[in-house]
Amino acid sequence: MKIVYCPDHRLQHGRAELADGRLVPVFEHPGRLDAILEALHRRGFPEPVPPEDRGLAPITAVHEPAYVEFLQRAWHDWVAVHGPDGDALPLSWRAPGMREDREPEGIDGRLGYWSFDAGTPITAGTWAAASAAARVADTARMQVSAGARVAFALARPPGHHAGSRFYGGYCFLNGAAVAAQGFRDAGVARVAVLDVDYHHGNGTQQIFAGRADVFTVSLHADPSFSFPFFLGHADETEGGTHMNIPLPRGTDWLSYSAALETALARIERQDPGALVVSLGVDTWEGDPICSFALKTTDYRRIGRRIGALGLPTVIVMEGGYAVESLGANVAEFLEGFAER
Ligand code: FKS
Ligand code: ZN
Repeated sequence: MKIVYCPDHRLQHGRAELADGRLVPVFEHPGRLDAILEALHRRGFPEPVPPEDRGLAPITAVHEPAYVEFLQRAWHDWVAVHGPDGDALPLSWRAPGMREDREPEGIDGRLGYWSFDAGTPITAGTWAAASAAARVADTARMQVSAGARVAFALARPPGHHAGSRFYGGYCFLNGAAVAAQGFRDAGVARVAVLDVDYHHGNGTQQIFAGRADVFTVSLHADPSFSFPFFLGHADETEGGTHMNIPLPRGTDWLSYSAALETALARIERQDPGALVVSLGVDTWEGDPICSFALKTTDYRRIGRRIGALGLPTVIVMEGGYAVESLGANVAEFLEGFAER
């Protein structure tokens, strides 16, 4: 198993996020990857390799250039108006009847124009960290294209909520989408993306909506009660190119495994040449911001079941906020995947 990692993830460290009406320390922080890295090292996984830099092309293959330019400049523009002492956060968005054809000029308007939530701070290091995460996913994909059975993109900030032209949900650039499109551009006719993060992968769904060459599936907490709230229902099939499996609070292995079988059967029917997994372990029973009931040992079963598809696979790190068991949960998944 190849593991790709870049320490530049540390450059994304927001000061605070709004949670339950209070400003609290961010859940999505550098310590998450420290914990995973340490657990993988302790369990004898191979040492990670750094990403290659192939410029902006892998990113603009799935994100609009104007959005990428916004991300590159946002902190600079924010500091010019508000100074460097807080994070850049939006406070206003369009409502129905308001205009989407005019990008505002000021940074406060532009933050709202390109985002969909107030929980995703832009900091001095956001572009450096998010673009490094995209390179990690791209390099993991290149390792698999070059013949590796599986590569793990150990990266943050995460990506599956980021769309072709929006950020939110701690995500700026969609690494899973970069990897999937990379497989396509390397000649794989049909690619599947399987998203097992607790939250719906709305960015991935949007980026590949209607595209028969990249089939996307997401298993997640029902948006009727969970973030991102406005996408992720079962009736969103995008013309037969997408599948959502929303699940109730308290979902445990019994119901989760049944949903996973449904997703895997659908993927097998599509007969893809490569697989991208958006791996979130915020489905764990003790996660501080989620409400499923999977146990650490369940991740080995999930990994084993996905590995049994036998497909060339890129695994991209997404969510998971119980830092004390993140490493064990990820390691169990990866060990299960590698079993044969
Ligand atoms: C809590 C505000 C709501 C949004 C949850 C974002 C979840 C992110 C994730 C990812 F994989 F992208 F990291 N927070 N204060 O876990 O789906
Ligand atoms: Zn999540």
